[in-house]
Amino acid sequence: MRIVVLTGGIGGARFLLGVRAYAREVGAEVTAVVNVGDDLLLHGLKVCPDLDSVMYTLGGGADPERGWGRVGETWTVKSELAAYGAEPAWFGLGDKDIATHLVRTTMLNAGYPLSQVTEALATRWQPGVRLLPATDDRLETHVVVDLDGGQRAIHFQEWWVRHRADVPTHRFVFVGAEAAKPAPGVVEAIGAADVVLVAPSNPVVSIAPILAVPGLRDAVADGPAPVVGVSPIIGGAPVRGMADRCLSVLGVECSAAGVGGLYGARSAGGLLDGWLVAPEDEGTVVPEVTVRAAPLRMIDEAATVAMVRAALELM
Ligand code: GDP
Ligand code: FO1
Ligand code: CA
Repeated sequence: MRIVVLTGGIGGARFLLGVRAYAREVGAEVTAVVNVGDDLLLHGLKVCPDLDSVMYTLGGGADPERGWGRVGETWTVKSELAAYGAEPAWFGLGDKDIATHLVRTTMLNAGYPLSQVTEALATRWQPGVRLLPATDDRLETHVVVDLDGGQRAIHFQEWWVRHRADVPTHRFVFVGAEAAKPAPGVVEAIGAADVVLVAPSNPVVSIAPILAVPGLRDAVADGPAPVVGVSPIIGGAPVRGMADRCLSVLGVECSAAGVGGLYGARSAGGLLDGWLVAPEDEGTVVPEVTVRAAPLRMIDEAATVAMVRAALELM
């Protein structure tokens, strides 16, 4: 069995722990197609938060409380940069994490595409699933906001980390998406999949940038595999993060029904065949999509495996 998972960072990474455990039980192969819209260049280093959240989480090196970055992290470089007054001071790179960005940036500068760099980094972490960036090309999520008396586009990280999404927001733009191509292996993996799972990731800034890569949405929507999504919204609220803010920018209700409707039915030009919601959201209706309820809190691996089983039973 071949399973493809579309995923962002923390929520997707935790979901993948369950997918990997399930896959080990049944002898399935897992490919994760990971968002790169959060990526940024900082102090000359290429930082890929979602790829790193997935890699560190599956490799056992993630900080469980923060969800991003390394466990047991130290911050010497961050304070040395602050002593120089180096900007941006609002985004902090940990010392251990910086080693990842140094290796990545060196390889990128030597001409390797991000997909090959990711594979090289993963030889250390042994995530047990194939990690593919959605694209090797530059694709950055920018956010159009009112700031300093004018309308401007800022990087997603500036919107989220610097402004905590607390600034009048008009829309999200996936800069570079039109010219981006799916990374090698992405379309092939989707075409060969027995199921495509949409992780309980942020639909607006994790899943949408993946689908914005030309050819990628069509590969999923027109592909042979059933597509089942898992709701990141439980009882009208995200479990963590900024999905509520993102959905309100789009004018979409923050609910399992709202996100299911945003993805839409594959039979009606959307993405989904099945939509898994939490018991709190039992009775959710998404036109032409099979909706089931199951516990969706990823409190441990066993609970997450049960979620994965419930999603696969929807096929
Ligand atoms: P990010 O890129 O680090 O923001 O992570 P993702 O986009 O992959 O995931 C963020 C989403 O994960 C948020 O919208 C959360 O609501 C969702 N999430 C986090 N923990 C859980 C959980 O235990 N269950 C469900 N269903 N969703 C969760
Ligand atoms: N989030 C923060 O709130 N503050 C930070 O200083 C910060 C640094 C950081 C460094 C590397 C990395 O991979 C992630 C980092 N994050 C930080 C998390 C990140 O901003 C977001 O949560 C994600 O991009 C959303 O998926
Ligand atoms: Ca993300």
